[in-house]
Amino acid sequence: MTVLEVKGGTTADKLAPPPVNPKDLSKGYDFKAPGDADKSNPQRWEVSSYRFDPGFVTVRQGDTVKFTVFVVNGDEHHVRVNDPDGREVIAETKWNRGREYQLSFVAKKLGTYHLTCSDHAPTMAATILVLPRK
Ligand SMILES: [Cu+2]
Repeated sequence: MTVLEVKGGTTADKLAPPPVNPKDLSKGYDFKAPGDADKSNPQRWEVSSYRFDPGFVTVRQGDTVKFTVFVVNGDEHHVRVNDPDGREVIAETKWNRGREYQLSFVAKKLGTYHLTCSDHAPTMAATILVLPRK
């Protein structure tokens, strides 16, 4: 699994910046206005968002879920895993860019576990669907 930042940008002469600051729409969105995105090009503006890749994983009940996660983008992320009842199975921990982290828990309950970053939710989230063993 990887922590990625998807990024897009253009210049104000090609497309006007968004009328609403994307940061006001979601914590998962970022926006650099003309003048802030690139000091050498005052027309340039950029948007970005963080995500886990993949964002959806299916396992069987009772499986030990192990993730190795490499943080490609973002200096800091505060991540945790919650079970289908919202209880924390992995307590919040800080992840930094350029480091690899291991996560492991047993999927005891049926339903969806959520791996989320409190800094960049709801876009930086992964769903772990737990199906019956058979
Ligand atoms: Cu994050």
